[in-house]
Amino acid sequence: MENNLQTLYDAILNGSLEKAVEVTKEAVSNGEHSPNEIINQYMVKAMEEIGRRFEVGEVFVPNLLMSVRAMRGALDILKPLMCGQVDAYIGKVVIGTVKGDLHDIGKNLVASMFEGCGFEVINLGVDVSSDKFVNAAIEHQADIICMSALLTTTMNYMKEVIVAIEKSGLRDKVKIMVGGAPVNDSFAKAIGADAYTSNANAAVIKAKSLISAK
Ligand code: B12
Repeated sequence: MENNLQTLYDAILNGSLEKAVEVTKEAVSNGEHSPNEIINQYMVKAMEEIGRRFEVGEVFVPNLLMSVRAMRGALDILKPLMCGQVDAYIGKVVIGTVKGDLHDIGKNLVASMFEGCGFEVINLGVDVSSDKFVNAAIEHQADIICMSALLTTTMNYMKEVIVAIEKSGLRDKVKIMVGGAPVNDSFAKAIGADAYTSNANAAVIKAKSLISAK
């Protein structure tokens, strides 16, 4: 089994969609590892490694995109299983990657984890403007707005979204969570967000506590 999951790691790293899907299906039917373990121990690790190789110039954008495709294929299989049995509807989340930023793997992982754990998720996609966040939160009566950013140049746009939420009169009705590789706790506090977490599991735990404190 361990070997199989190593194959999954390699498949994502090498950008092989077919292999990634095949191995993930096997891992699911075998049942020895939880979806969270498979995602965090192997899939996210493979993305970190491809990211490292990209940073040092060993691989290029097409390699990244192939890995992204393989990661997505595997994730689609795990999505319905991510939180086990869901017993109650917990709340509504509006989520998006902020304006100027096209990275969506981490954001989609967070969205899938929320969905799997009983939240209703309105996924606005990438390159999302402050107006779009605010309008969606109003339309869907969101409990939480989640913003993702992977670029140091786009993370500052999160502050603009928070200002727009305040101007719209929504601030006391929604909780705001932020995340993405360059974001951290002190940045989240500085821009006036309610919470930051470094990964999708922690995001769901944090969101539950924010909602119960509402
Ligand atoms: C894949 C990738 C791409 C893909 C994106 C494909 C896609 N559909 O997402 C492509 C090739 C398109 C791309 C393009 C670019 N990229 Co890029 N990319 C990456 C890479 C390798 C991996 C990102 C990733 O998917 N990680 C895996 C996921 C699972 O992790 P994650 O996103 O961090 O998400 C987790 C947490 O952060 C958290 N989280 C995420 N969002 C949220 C939200 C909330 C609310 C919460 C609570 C938590 C949370 O939970 C997630 C799951 O645990 C990173 C390198 C890296 N190490 O991060 C560079 C990286 C982010 N890219 C970078 C750059 C520079 C670019 C480009 C500008 C140009 C370029 N040279 O390629 C363009 C920008 C395009 C744009 N306008 O957005 C830089 C950013 C540097 C910086 N400091 O700003 C990085 C760091 C690489 C580098 N060092 O050069 N990229």
